[in-house]
Amino acid sequence: MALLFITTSSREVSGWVQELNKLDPSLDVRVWPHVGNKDEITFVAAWYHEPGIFKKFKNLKCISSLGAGVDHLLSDEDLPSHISLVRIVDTSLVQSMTEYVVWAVLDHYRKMGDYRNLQSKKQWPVKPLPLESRAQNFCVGFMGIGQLGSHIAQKLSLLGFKVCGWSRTPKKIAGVTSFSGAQELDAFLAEARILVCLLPLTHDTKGILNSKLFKKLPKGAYLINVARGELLVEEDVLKALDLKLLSGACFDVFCKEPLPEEHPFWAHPRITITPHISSVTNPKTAAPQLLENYNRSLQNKPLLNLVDRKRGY
Ligand code: OXD
Repeated sequence: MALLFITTSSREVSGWVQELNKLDPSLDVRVWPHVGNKDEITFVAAWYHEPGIFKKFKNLKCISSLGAGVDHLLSDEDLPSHISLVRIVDTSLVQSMTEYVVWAVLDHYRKMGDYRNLQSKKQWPVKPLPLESRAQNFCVGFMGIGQLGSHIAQKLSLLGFKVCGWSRTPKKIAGVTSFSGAQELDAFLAEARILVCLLPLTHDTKGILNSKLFKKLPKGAYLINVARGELLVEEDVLKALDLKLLSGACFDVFCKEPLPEEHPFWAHPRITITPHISSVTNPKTAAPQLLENYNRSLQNKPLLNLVDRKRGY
């Protein structure tokens, strides 16, 4: 029995291996491509693997994403159907995503981009730049209010913002007005002066952030996408910015990562970009969960944070 790490992107595995070894020095941990005997692999921890690879392991029982998202696993058409999928749900992921989204919301709401521009020109404004409205009338709307979204929405409500959330099914969250289902999407969008996207990437959500949706937001709304790049139709954002349907945007995720050098987002004056760093799983806090699921899978016990393959998250 062994646990194998398979990653083909920038996600570093040495920290995970170190933490797992500390927790259980007897654990047989391997890192792709140093697999050894393939039949000994019962558990894989993966991040953007090579599609089809899991078929090689005939005793594989469980695959864990190394992050909150599982779209990189579910998009593999050769993913064996009998294998359980789990994901990471971790307080430090929630904390860092909260820090990022609160920063992005406040940066826009308090017009910090405009002040940075003034600073670059050594200009002291005659008076403070006017805010769009007071926070209690300024709605921050969350598309996706699961573990991450509900926590951040509550924090923004505590900061005094009007907050609403849209999800598949209605949610009861203190300080957050809940909208749900396709029938309430337009009413939700009409409120959102800042739209924060935290949706999982599924067949239903791919390309959901598009021209049609931008037209339903209050004119000049601001867009924050911290979920997945493919939720967004990138050329539609550029059009919406030109038409002033959107006043600006902040993106941490992109259809293609790393973002190609020639991509128009790099130099757009009203787009802030960061390189998929809003919330990166911390092996220190998440390794115990990985180990727990490894042991549970060996003992055929119920797994933590099991993914519903049909739902897609
Ligand atoms: C995740 C991510 O899914 O970092 O956790 O994107």
